[in-house]
Amino acid sequence: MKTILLTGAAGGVGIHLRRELTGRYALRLSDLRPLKPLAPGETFVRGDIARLSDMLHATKGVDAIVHLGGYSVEGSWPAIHRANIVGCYQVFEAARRNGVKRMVFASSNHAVGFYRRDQVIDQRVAPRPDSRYGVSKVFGEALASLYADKYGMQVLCLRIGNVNPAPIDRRRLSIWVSPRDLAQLVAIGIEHPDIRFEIAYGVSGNARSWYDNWNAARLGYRPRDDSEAYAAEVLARERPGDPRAETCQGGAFVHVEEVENPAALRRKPRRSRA
Ligand code: 15L
Repeated sequence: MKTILLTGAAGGVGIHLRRELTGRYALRLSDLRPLKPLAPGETFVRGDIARLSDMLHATKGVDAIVHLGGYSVEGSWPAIHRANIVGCYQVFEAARRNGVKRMVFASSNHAVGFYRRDQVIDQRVAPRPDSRYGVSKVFGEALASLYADKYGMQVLCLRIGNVNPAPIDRRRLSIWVSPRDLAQLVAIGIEHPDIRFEIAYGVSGNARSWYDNWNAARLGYRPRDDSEAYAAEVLARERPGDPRAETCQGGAFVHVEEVENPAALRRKPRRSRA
């Protein structure tokens, strides 16, 4: 069984992926925050992604890394810089030094959040980040490209939409990804023999999608879920928002300076309208 390192394992995405991937992989979980209880097959390594020594320890001997760690919403530049620029670099560099060849990088829909909602985009469009956070995800994708070309790493960058058991608002009807669909994409990133550097959208098979996710399909992705099943219920409770946010795919990220950090709201139901 392969051993997979999940960075940022205590975050919202980590919680879903642990549940979905357990039994298929031995999971080494890493986070700044302690993680308990652990399920069978899981081990925990405390680590700060911005410290190379911690990441050298965490990545040693694993078959692949799923890099989820970092600041997961718009924040101050020092916070984004430390976690998503320095931290992302240290994870790639530690992987290289330890000979880990496979990586799934958790990029985000916010790398392209300034595209309009009336456009359908694929993974080849030029980045249009909607925030400092979005810029940091574009940086991560660029780093993945460099490490693939220069060091032979095999990296799948997933521009993840919103991971939740169910979509929570109109925007998320277009970018929702169910935990099991995300796990399917992650497994493709770990297993697909021909990946060098790829970008795909981490979304379910939503009828209202803004993405032409043909690259994911080419790699074998067959989403099982579609947000349409929740649309009537979601739209019934929707209230008009800021017109700038409603025009762009990235929603409120196009105008807010800081979004409440989900890590600070741990374990509360996630109903942020960002
Ligand atoms: C993201 O990239 C964030 O990590 C997540 O917290 C959500 O805000 C999501 O995008 C979204 O766009 O809903």
